[in-house]
Amino acid sequence: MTNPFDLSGRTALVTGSSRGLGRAIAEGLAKAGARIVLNGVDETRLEHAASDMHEAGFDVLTAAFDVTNETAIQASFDHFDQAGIDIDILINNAGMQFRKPMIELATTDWQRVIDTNLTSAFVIGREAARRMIPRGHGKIINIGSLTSELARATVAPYTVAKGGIKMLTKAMAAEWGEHGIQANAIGPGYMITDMNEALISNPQFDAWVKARTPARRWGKPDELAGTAVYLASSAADYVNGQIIYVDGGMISVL
Ligand code: GCO
Repeated sequence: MTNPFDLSGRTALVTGSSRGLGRAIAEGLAKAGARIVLNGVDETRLEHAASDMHEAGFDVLTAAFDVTNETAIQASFDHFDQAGIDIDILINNAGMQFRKPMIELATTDWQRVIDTNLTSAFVIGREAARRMIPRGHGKIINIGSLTSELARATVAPYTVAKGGIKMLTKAMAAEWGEHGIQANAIGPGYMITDMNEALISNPQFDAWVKARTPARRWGKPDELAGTAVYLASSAADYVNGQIIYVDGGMISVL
């Protein structure tokens, strides 16, 4: 019997994958058999991640580009075309956080967060879809957040971007579903990552997360991997436009 979760023969580009959630997702997809294209801006960190994964026996390439630089994105996709690298699976994971009360927030900081977390997923998604459409298949997985549904004080632009990710996912499903592309999203809960270090080390915030989450703990990055593998696989060929929360149950309770 063939395994519906098998990703062998597929190539997955994971943005922002030299560390954190992206790295964990990349490793999960690699374990399921996919060839991985790791991406990041810091070339040293990127090469480090690639050599670690290589040593673990995985098939890994790198593409260093800034997800807010459209010219660099296009150059990378041109390179993929020339090298015969077909991106079958795109994980729009790259993101940033910037915490400040809205009343003090500069427009440039607002824009930077929107560009990094939302516009990047559109631009990279469009470049990927332009190539997936003629092939008649493709998987796009956007990384949302609990803030795709719920606001939290001090993270307004992030909340707006992640709410946008939910609707961008549906827009992609609406336009590209007929071409054999499935676009879905994962909404992580509070995860142990560098991005959340300031929250994890704040005793009040830590207590709030544990009290508020039915699992009574923070999530570990590799706990996203199974959902990413599922959505990237043929098991999810009729799943389109969904956002799956991997949050220890947080979004379902008051
Ligand atoms: C924050 C965090 C967020 C959360 C996320 C959970 O400041 O609220 O950095 O990124 O981890 O919203 O889904």
